[in-house]
Amino acid sequence: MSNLADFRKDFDILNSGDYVYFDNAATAQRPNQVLDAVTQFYKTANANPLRGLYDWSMAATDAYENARKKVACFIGGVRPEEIIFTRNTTESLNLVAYSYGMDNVGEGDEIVITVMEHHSNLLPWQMVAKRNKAKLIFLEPDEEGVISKEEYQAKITDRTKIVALGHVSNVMGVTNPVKEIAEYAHKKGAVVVVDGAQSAPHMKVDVKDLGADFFAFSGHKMMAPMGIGVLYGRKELLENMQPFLTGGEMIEYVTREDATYAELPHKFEAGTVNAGDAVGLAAAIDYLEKVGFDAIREQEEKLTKRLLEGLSKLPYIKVYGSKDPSKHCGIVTFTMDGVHPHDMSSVLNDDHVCIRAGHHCAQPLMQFIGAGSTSRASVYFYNTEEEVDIFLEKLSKVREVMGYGA
Ligand code: C6P
Repeated sequence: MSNLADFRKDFDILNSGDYVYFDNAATAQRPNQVLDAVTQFYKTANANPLRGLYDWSMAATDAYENARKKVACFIGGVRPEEIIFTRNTTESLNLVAYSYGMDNVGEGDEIVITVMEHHSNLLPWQMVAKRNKAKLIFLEPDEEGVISKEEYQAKITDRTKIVALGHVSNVMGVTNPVKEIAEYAHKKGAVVVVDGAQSAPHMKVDVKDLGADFFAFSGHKMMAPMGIGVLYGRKELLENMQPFLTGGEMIEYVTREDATYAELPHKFEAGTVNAGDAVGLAAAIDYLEKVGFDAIREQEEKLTKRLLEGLSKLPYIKVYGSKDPSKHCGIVTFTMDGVHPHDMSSVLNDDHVCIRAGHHCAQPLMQFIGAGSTSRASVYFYNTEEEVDIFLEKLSKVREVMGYGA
């Protein structure tokens, strides 16, 4: 197993004070290798990519297209032209909804999603359903966040045109049985869209093995800069879709009245592309592969186990999701009797502990579990058992600070 303490040294922000950063599901921290790769790009190869016929522009183009090849390998060896760079998961999912959904879902058709979806994988489908008079159907999980076979087999039918679901829930931490669901959805003739925002940073993803027709994720949750995201789409589908954004560099030929479009992937990448951050994403992938997903999983499970054990000793805490630490993907969501999550987060912040509090952009799930908002601690491989202990110790003081007595 890799020595995780050595990797932690690469994160200046984590080593610069006494902060415990447990909001990794919102965004990860970046190691120096990623920051250096971005700086190096701007210092040595900065010019507008895909346009200039001079050395710097061609170097920028190479760096950008090499990043695309790296991403294509990272998610299971797909074709580079099946990788579209976007700003984030949100933009990737909107691209699918607008460029595929609007043209392929009609009146009376059904779009199946889960009640656990992040708003980014809900609102775009609400738009499609409203505009095209289609129906949204919601898969509901059990107490531990698990969607049963009976549930998805009852709701995915011949009317289903799209099944859109998160690979890992950003609230429950549960990993959905995407492969099984995709197999069933394909038999019914539906297209499968997977929101991989919370899975790509934590587990080896093979989009073809999963059966994803589209797979979206964000660089910033896996140590790349903010502002670079990915959409994988099956070539046959992408080729038949209209562009999402139009303008520079996504064209083949333009007249006053009309235009033909560039080949994949550029048809979907209008305007000056984010080459600097694509280079950062490639460096983040190199880094992730150096750490190794086995080591990442092992550490996340170890920390989650300690977290769950510690929380179970506090009688006023309710934890959501599975009791099994291996089923959390590093995410632990909980509430504290009598203390609003925002107050808890503020009190913890006074002790330099960073967690997320609120609805986590998953309000239908909050309604489903009967909580207006929750607190969420989310760990990554660079977090330590000592940090879990500090978090638990500070958390156990919160009710006292809020006036409940010792
Ligand atoms: N979840 C969280 O704290 P963007 O913002 O586009 O990079 O990612 C959106 C998104 C989509 N799907 C899932 C499952 C997500 O978790 C997120 C982002 C963050 O949980 C910010 S709300």
